[in-house]
Amino acid sequence: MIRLFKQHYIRKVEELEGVWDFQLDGCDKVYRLAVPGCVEQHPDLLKTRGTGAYNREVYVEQNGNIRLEFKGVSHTGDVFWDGEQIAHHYNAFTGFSAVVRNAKKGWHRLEVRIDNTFGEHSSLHVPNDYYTYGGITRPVSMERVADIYISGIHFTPYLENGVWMGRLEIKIRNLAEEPAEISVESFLEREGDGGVSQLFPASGAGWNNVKVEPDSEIVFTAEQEFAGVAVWSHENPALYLWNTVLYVNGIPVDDMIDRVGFREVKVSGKRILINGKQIFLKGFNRHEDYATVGCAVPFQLMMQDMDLMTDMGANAVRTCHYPNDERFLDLCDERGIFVWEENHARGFGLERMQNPNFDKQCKDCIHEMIESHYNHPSIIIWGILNECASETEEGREKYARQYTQIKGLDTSRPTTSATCRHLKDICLDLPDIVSFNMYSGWYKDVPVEETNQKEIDWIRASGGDGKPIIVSEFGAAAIYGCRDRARSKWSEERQADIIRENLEVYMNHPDICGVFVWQFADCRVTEEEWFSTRARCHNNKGIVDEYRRPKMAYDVIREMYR
Ligand code: ADA
Repeated sequence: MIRLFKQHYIRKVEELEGVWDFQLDGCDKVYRLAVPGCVEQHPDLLKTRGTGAYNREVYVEQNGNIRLEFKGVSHTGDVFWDGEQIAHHYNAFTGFSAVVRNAKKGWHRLEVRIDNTFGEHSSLHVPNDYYTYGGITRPVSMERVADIYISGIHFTPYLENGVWMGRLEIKIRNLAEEPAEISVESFLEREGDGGVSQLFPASGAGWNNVKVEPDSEIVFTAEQEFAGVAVWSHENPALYLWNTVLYVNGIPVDDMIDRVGFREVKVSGKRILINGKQIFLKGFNRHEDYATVGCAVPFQLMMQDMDLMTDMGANAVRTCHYPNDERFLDLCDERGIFVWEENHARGFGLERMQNPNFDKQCKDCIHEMIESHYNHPSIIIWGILNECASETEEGREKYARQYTQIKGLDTSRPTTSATCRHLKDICLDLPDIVSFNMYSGWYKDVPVEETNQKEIDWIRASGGDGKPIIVSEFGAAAIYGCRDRARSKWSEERQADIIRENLEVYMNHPDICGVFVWQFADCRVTEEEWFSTRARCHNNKGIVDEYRRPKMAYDVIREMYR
């Protein structure tokens, strides 16, 4: 499964999931591995930190262009078609694609070289308090595309004088050496009760009989009214299928379907408003990591995570600390779960931010994240640079550059960044929302209320005045099954106590409009640099363990969030 709905009827799509050959570089043994999957699932490959190659044969049914889409290769992918390189991509958490022009009918060899090593070449995947796996960890698809095809569609809902409007942007790419005349049709439909669908034909000036130059890309745009639509909200997450069809010389040659929702997110003073209504975010930080499958979490287990978080009464999730799998975002769209999605960064001091690859690797990640996830109504906040060097001037320049890049791609969502540079952060004036991570009662036995008030007073005096405030992380560690009547640290009892004490303060402070528990589930961490403070080489602050077994804190959160 690539998405929770069918994206194409005209365009032929084949998902390349299944069993691929895999060889570690320098090893003769050929493994048969599942794709999507992590190489670490195999008992011989539990701690692979290296390079290797996946291989399989693919069959092209007729001569024509082949478009390959990789949703995630960890952490660097180099793709070869019949031995010729067609793609290179860094970062496990954003997708990429490649087009093979005029592929011949018959069998072809697809090779994906992977690299999950650390070093200067990798500024974002580093030894960290989560694990960088190796593998083709998210779905792969092979499509047949015409010389002219739809390369992207963005939908922006907004209210104008109380009426729902939509801005449509349809990007068309022409691979051919000669020009062509094209037309575009677009409509929104909603499977209401009993399959009744409302059609909203979307049309813009000049969508018909337009000449497209060779080897070029053009964008069709339109702004139009969608009167009477059902609104997307947490309580009623109404979704519409947006179907676009491309005609060349009057013949339908391509299509693209995405799911959209009519909702507007605004920051108003110290509040976050969804469709004009103030919300309080009751969330979890969720790593993409599961005991037996690493970061290649299959859809069934994503669904289980969603069911557990909603059972505890959550209405929000933070994709700490990287863009997430689109199937999980589709689930959030369907369940009305608000999403804070963030670029890939965790805990970089200035030295790591000065890696010569850092700026471009961040820029690419932000671009790919917003380009591909733009239409998800559940995403209400774009985040950057979790706990990076926001106390330094050089760090500030990078924060400012990344916020500017986000606003250049999307002005419909507010921005934020989770800081831990308490009382010395110099970037609080830059984002729309100020967020901070605070472990009162765990790393420091400090009074929650006083520490919180001191932080908020400082935020108000340091550039964050008048802005919404989110407590983006708080929590404590507990080893699953560790019970202790003395309620010592690392016991489930103490974790439950600390969670309760923190929530009682944060959920009742007038300036706080959201909380995200750190963290939903225990996750594997990198032994290098992290073993000493992470028992079992896991971050044990999960409310459930890595097998999703609930700890005592589960019921505390369930009581307080609900
Ligand atoms: C930081 C960081 C998290 C995690 C957490 C912890 O706030 O953002 O990724 O490392 O601390 O468990 O201490």
